[in-house]
Amino acid sequence: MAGEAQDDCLFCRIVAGAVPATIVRETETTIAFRDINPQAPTHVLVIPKAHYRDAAALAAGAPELAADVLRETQAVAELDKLESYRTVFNTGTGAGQTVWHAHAHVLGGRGLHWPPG
Ligand code: IU
Repeated sequence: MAGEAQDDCLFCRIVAGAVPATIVRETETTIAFRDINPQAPTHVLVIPKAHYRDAAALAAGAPELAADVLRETQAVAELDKLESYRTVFNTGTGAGQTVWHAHAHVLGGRGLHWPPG
């Protein structure tokens, strides 16, 4: 069911503390941790603690939680003192999504080109 922790979901396991991660912020509803394969000096993932398979499911099923995630991307930027940064939600295989638990990438600390690849 939407929102319920999934045993086979890596990010649910990070939320549960079963898989280690470098957590930089935590709220009642979200956590933010450094990506294990950073693509920029700052590369943090912000996730809802509840399980939604992607950003579309999150926005449709729990819009207030989607707002929490977005608010936390700004908090991460402030934490790492980023003046400019990019917030990315890859949604679907064709867009590069590889982990099926909604997450926002916060990228910054270097110049970012547009359009992205
Ligand atoms: P994507 O948008 O689903 O492709 O992003 C998944 C991200 O999760 C990707 O940047 C991975 O490097 C990152 N990640 C991680 O931080 N820790 C992990 O154990 C695994 C993936 I697997």
